[in-house]
Amino acid sequence: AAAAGASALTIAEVRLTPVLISDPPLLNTQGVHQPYTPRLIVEVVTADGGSGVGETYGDTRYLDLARPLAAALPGTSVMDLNGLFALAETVCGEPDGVSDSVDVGGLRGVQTADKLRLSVVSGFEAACLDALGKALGVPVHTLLGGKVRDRVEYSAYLFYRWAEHPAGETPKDDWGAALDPEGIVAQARRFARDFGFTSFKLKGGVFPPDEEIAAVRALAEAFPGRPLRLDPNGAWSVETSRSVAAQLTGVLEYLEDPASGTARMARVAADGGMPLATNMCVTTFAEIPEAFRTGAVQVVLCDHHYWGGLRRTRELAAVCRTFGVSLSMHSNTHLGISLAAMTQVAATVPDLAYACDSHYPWQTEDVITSRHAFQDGHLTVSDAPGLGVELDRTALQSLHQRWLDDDGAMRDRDDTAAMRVADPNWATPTVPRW
Ligand code: GKR
Ligand code: MG
Repeated sequence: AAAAGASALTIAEVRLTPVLISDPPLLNTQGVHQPYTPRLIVEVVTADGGSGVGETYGDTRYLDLARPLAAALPGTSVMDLNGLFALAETVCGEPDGVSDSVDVGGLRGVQTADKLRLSVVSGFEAACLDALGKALGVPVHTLLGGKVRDRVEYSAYLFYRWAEHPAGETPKDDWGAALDPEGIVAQARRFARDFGFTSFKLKGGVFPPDEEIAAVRALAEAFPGRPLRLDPNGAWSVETSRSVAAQLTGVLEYLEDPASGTARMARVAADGGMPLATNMCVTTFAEIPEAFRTGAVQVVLCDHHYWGGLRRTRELAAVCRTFGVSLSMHSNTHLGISLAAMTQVAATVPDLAYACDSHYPWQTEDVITSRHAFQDGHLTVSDAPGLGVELDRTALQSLHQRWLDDDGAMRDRDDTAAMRVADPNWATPTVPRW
């Protein structure tokens, strides 16, 4: 392929395919997951007929930014990744209803125009790297400098959940409900049995903190010595966070986003003892100086989409290393392309101190021909060209058809709206909730 010359790697076409993927009724502090959640699949096709795939968030705001970028990209090269980011700044425009004002209420942290654009470009960057890797016959990790590990460890991602979506909507699964410590331990045992996970993250912020502390203690008893985390997505006050941190010091390896915003996190961290992790108050480079200066976080959980892709994830890793802050990765509802991208970059980050977390086991649908399989809680790093995944066009078309058939209700993830189906009086809780 190298002999074919650089012009062969010129982008001839970009295809955007929004999809709706099934999601179980997982509970979080804002509500419950909808039966279907949007993702966007990006395909770049090169002049020589090669191609690459990427995946990112698929809500309308992201699609609105992705479309002009897809239209502007033909004629550029999959090798010009700096050019891709510069082009995005020029053509994407401003997302609807988003300003650079700080809104720390959402589960994805601040929603600035820059961050939304970077989340979109991350899907395009992955597609370009995939195409380039395939053309050169090398894995994406080679394009990032080479892997430093052969396997990436993931943690089980435990959720309080209902057995079924409210109103009995599809999809259905056989996990049953988990609404108390026994239910959470049973869920963890199934994760351990089926995927070999030895590290466990519990999504909290759903029940009063004492109940969630009891669930963590039950996990500690069921899995002695195993790493545990609790993540209430910023639902607690500083006082509550301090109290939970004091009670669970030595039981949790870290507490994730106990309180909302850097200032509150810094006040909790000041007590010492319990490391704090975040994927909410540090989600952009602009948020780093204050957070690191005030000692608000000891672990940054990178979502490579927010941070603008795989190369910027490595830049983040370097900044964290410089300041003695650990780096790991968190995830959101996603498919196998995003997991492949996450695993490729995780393989190249030297000091990955904690297991990454992934929603993937909760997803039963995919757009790739061969799903990723966790073994002993790890994914083997693929050495196949590109991201090492192949698009399943039949599956892609059917998940896209679901998106086309949707009346718009699910095209934007809204956990509060989903909760209202069960409880018409539900409103997004004010922060702090406890
Ligand atoms: O899917 O309910 C969820 C999670 O709360 C997700 O939205 C978060 O982005 O998993 C994420 C987290 O670690 O905060
Ligand atoms: Mg989190």
